[in-house]
Amino acid sequence: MQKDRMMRDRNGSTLRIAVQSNGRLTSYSLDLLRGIGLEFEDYERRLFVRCRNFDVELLFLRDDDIPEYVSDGVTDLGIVGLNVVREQEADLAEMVPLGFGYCTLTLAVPKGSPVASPPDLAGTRIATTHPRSLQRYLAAQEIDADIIELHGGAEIAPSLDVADAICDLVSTGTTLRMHDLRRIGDVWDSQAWLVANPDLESEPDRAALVRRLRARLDGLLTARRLKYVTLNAPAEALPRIREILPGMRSPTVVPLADTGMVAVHAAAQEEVFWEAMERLKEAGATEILVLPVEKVMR
Ligand code: PRT
Ligand code: ZN
Repeated sequence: MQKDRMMRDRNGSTLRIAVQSNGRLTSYSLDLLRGIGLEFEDYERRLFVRCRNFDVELLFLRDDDIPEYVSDGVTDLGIVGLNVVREQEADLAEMVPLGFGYCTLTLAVPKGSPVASPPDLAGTRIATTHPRSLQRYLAAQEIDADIIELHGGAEIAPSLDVADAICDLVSTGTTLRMHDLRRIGDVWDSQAWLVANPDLESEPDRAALVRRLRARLDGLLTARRLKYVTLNAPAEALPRIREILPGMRSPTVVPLADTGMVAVHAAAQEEVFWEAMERLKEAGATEILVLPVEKVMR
């Protein structure tokens, strides 16, 4: 069996990271791994890829296999949707939400259905790709309905009269609209997570490398939220500017040649929206620049 062979072929110190081989999470996952400094070749059609600059190998799998391979220790880390982890009730150390692959497990019914909210689902047939998650939800809400398990295409089940409602992942909502389905409630939200084998600490070399990569990952994810803001303003506008950008920590304030004017430089721990920039301008700021931050270490 392939999985057993992969387990036997494990080299003691090499850290393995599982990534979806070909799907929605693949390019985001690889960008993220490159973003924390891993260097590797094009991965296409290969199961394993070794990193050039770290004792790390990437393992490309179907997303459904990732939780099991991580919990069994075939791979130490994996990048997978929280929905898959929840559905499989896998035994994993859940580590870091990664900020991509967002979706919601949603309940929907045909537009003309009398069902208005989840309690009305009692006595109906619900087609789903996530039967265990749906079952837990229905039990918690004390709704008695029939679950019809499908491996895809739940959205067409009502029109085939296979089901009265569906419970499926939704991101943009286009699929629901295309099939004349109406959202009546959400089960939970999901995004991609970095997950780990719970016994990782028993391998000190790999655990040390994971701590190092974790610190880089935290830095990358923090940097994505951080913005570097520079602006010029009258010195007396400074308190007002700090009110508008509360996430700005101890800004550098430099007097300008023009009397009473200062230049302000600071990292803002928040998204700086157009509205905030307009308010800064009203407060007297000019030459407002908002720059992305690439990396951070504290
Ligand atoms: O081959 P493999 O098994 O690896 O891939 P897969 O086909 O099972 O998964 P894939 O690549 O479609 O999705 C991988 C992961 O992306 C999922 O496990 C989720 O964590 C995440 N994700 C994010 C989504 C969606 N958004 C999503 N919209 N997964 C599926 N969908 C489907 C949904 O099931 C529905 O059919 O897209 C349709 C709805 O999309 P909208 O945009 O029309 O609302
Ligand atoms: Zn899958």
